[in-house]
Amino acid sequence: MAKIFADYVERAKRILDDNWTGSSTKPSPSLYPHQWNWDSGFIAIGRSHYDTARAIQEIETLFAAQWSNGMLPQIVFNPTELGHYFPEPDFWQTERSPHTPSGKLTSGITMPPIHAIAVEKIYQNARQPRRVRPFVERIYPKLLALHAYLYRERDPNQEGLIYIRHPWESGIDNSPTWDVPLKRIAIDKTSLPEYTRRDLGHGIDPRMRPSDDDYDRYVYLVDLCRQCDYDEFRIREACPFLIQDPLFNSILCRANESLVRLAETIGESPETPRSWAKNTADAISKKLWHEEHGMFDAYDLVSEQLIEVDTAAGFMPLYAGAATRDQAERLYNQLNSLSFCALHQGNCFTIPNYDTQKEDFERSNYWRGPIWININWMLAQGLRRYGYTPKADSLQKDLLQLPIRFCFYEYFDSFDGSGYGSDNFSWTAALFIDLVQEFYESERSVARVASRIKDFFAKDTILNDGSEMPDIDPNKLAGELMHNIRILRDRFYNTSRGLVDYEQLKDSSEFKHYRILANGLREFRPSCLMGRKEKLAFWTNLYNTIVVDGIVTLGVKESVKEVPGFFRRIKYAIGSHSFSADDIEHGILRGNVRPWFSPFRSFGARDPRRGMILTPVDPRIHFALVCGSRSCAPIDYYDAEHVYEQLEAAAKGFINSSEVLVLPEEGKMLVSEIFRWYERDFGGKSGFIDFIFDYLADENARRFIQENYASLHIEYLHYDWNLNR
Ligand code: 9WN
Repeated sequence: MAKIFADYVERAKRILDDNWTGSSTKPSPSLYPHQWNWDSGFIAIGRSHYDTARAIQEIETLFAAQWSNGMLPQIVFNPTELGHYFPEPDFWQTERSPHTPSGKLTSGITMPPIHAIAVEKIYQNARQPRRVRPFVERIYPKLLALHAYLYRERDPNQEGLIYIRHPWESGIDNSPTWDVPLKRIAIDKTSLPEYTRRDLGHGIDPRMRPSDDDYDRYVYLVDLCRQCDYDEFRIREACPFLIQDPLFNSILCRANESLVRLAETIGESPETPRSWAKNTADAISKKLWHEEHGMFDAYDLVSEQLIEVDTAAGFMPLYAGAATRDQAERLYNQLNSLSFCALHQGNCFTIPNYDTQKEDFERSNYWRGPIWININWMLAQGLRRYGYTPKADSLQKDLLQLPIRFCFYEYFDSFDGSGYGSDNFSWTAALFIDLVQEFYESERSVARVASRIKDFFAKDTILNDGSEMPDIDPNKLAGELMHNIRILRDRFYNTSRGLVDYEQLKDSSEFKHYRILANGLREFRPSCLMGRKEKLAFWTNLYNTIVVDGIVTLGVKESVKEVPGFFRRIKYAIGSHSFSADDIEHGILRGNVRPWFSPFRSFGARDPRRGMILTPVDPRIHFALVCGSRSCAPIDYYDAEHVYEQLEAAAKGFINSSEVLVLPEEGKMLVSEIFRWYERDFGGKSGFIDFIFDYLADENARRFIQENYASLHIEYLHYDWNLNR
């Protein structure tokens, strides 16, 4: 793990320790002194990586205050901390309900049910999952009761969609989405209960918090619930705020998936959560989709229409897998735009909670503009779920650098990253720990798989064995082969996401034809390639396709690391010689320099293949050569005529992706291992710094490099060898 990450993980753990109360974790040192519902879920996820006992206690303390009808309260009050927050138990008066747990002080509303997801994480991340099983057995019925409560009491039409009845239940309290329904509530100050806000102060600018008008309505709705003695039927009849929110429902839907797996783990029937998950996913996709906006919106059950306000909550069906392919594609277009900070835009962090192009966007006001770590943490997983890998990587990059550069704040400015709200905020710390772990996870699993099947494929494999030769003039082979590689690109590569559909490609007629043409390479003379551009494009395309061929033919499942010496072993016979992927890369395209992992050059002193070496080396090839893994460049087809422009675009894309992190506050730059491995191709360290500088879009980052050029500290990021599928 890069040292900087290790240091900050330690800091994050300290924050969680300082906010630990003895049985749970408060969200922040002073602003939120009690236990909050969904905060505890995120906090347990962070702790699950290093302190299973406290992660379990966090969840058990919360569920000890579950109401007898299954509702899990938004706040469990700490009796020793009363008097510092509003509203507290005296205002909620939850004793009016027959369902409140005895001996516990709680609020009378709930929050997004993230907890099954947290429990699954605790189980998965435990060193000895077997020892966590009794906890899973204890908590499972309570999780089930929570979901059952939501479907029984909050889904009056049995649609699979849950309503919230207070903005605090959404977790995104003053989201612009609630403006319309809240405006319906006419406040009569004479009948509104008296109250004093306690959230102002704490060193926070009041403009970063909800307005007094908002608070009047929050109070109105609490008062309404308590007047109805927390009876859901009566509340539903009277409440002007009944909303089916895509964020709440997506979390519920995703949590049902975790419930299914937890049920299977402990031998319970997964049928109920499975059908909940399906119904909710279908309902989100049908009822909450706004066709013209290409976005999911909240549905107002009182006015019986969609609220046409697009916020980050509308992307959350990606997390639940509830969006159809077409919907996902349209969501992606929204997400990857000026509105929500596009890839390589350079002057923003991803993704703000509200559309930056709207007039009422406010960059520092709570849920009306800033970036929130928990929302983006879910969204990054949603993007990965649908294969939007570069965008997910870009979110991950921002989620890692925001706390490092601007401290562990509650929320962040989406343009300059300034931290807002409370510092030392627990879920920012907890999810940072989870993100760092995820970032380094692949390394461990790849190493495990590699060691298991180490000796399995021990021999070189000539992939074009000549079993079926093409009926083609050898002089036309190069053109035909390139044409076919282009077809493979069009059909099976997703160039914007850098992915290959290996499953579809494997048995396709296009790939069969490619392999026949590749057999023709046995009679091909590379000397007939004319000019530097044609050679560059030919060898780059051939390298990328021999890797795909090797992955398919050797049956690689998760990573090329499963096959020791993969790049040395996969070979094509070309004319009277054979060329491994390494020979193409280090021998031909890198001017036959000695690779960093070998004491020898690819082509020895008398090797006739030396005649094919391409010099001078163009370092941009490192952003075009695709090693079949997540950290390498996105795959594409290079055509001789435009190869320089394409290499230019590839370099630009890579430098502005998550593979280059500039951290001015730390005086550091974190870069892909590619720059270490191929340092000499860029002209040494100063050469690659210059190279990065020339392609970087972010002005702050450029300025930082310029000002600190001589003393710039560089660390290298972990290389993700998971398959680019
Ligand atoms: C009201 C604790 C909570 C979060 C919410 C966030 C904020 C409370 C408040 O803080 O809400 O629940 O007083 O503003 O909006 O998401 O759970 O961190």
